[in-house]
Amino acid sequence: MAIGSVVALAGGVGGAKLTKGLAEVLESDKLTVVVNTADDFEHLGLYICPDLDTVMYTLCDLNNVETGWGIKSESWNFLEALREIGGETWFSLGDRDLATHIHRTYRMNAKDKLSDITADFCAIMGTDVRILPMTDDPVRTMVDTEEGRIPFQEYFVRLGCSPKVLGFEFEGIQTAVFNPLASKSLKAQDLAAVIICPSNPYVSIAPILSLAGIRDQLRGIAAPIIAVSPIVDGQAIKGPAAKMMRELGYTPSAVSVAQEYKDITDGFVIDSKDAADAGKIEDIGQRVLVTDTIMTSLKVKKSLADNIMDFANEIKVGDN
Ligand code: FO1
Repeated sequence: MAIGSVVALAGGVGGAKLTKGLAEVLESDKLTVVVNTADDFEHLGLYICPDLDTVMYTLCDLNNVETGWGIKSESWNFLEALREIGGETWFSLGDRDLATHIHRTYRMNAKDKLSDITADFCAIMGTDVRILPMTDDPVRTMVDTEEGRIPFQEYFVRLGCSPKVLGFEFEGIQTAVFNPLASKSLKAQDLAAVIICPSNPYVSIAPILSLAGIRDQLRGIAAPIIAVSPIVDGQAIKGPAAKMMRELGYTPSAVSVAQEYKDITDGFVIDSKDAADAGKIEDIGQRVLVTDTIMTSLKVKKSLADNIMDFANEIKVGDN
């Protein structure tokens, strides 16, 4: 049976893994991935888009599974040479990955749009999945901490997420325009589901949902909107989401994540380890799917994607 089209909202690793599974179960022209760009930053004069690159490398089978970012079988000659001459090396740029940043920067300086550059990279590196930056305008996450306001990558990489978080500001979000191609994908006649990937709700998904108009557009669509919890058994599958939740005064749990999304979602996917939380999530008006969500192999990614599509279909049938 042909499944309709799907729009996935994604951050880095969790988003990349689930979109890999979705790409396996959907026809490639049916999947659009809208990626957070608020992690982007300028470093050593280069325009770096960590989440876009993680999704792109993963869908092109070029990703480095050990680090979760960058390119597989990478060499580090540039970084080593930079260290020797006293350059800034807190952000590790591999030799092959560097080519992506240099070429992107060159094209951005020539006034090409990030969406067009990303589309060209995807075609060359080998994926038909449509990977869209959430916006072509600059948005930058600033982390308000007990040590002051810190740009996201400095907080995340240089400081290893150690300062206590008080809140987040997405600089540029007020004037940034939601990618028109993403908006168009949400209007597709055959839209079968919108999937919020198991990415960090505060720094990966919140910037996308903070763009002007997107929440209203999501509330107006008939297709089910389904979020997948990035928190399993009180822990983030990867990254600082659980630490951030505690510091912001929330209990790190799938229930807390469901609360974040409940005004736009119809369904919520939790891991089998959190089965006991299903009732609490139903109580806040969500349909719940309990399944294995820890994507340790392509097989699990694919079966999670299959289960989510069946769940979307059930929600849709139930609505009629
Ligand atoms: N994350 C790290 O923890 N350390 C790094 O040195 C690092 C380098 C890096 C280079 C390119 C790239 O695309 C991503 C990179 N990341 C690195 C990951 C990235 O900064 C974060 O994982 C995301 O921004 C959070 O989603």
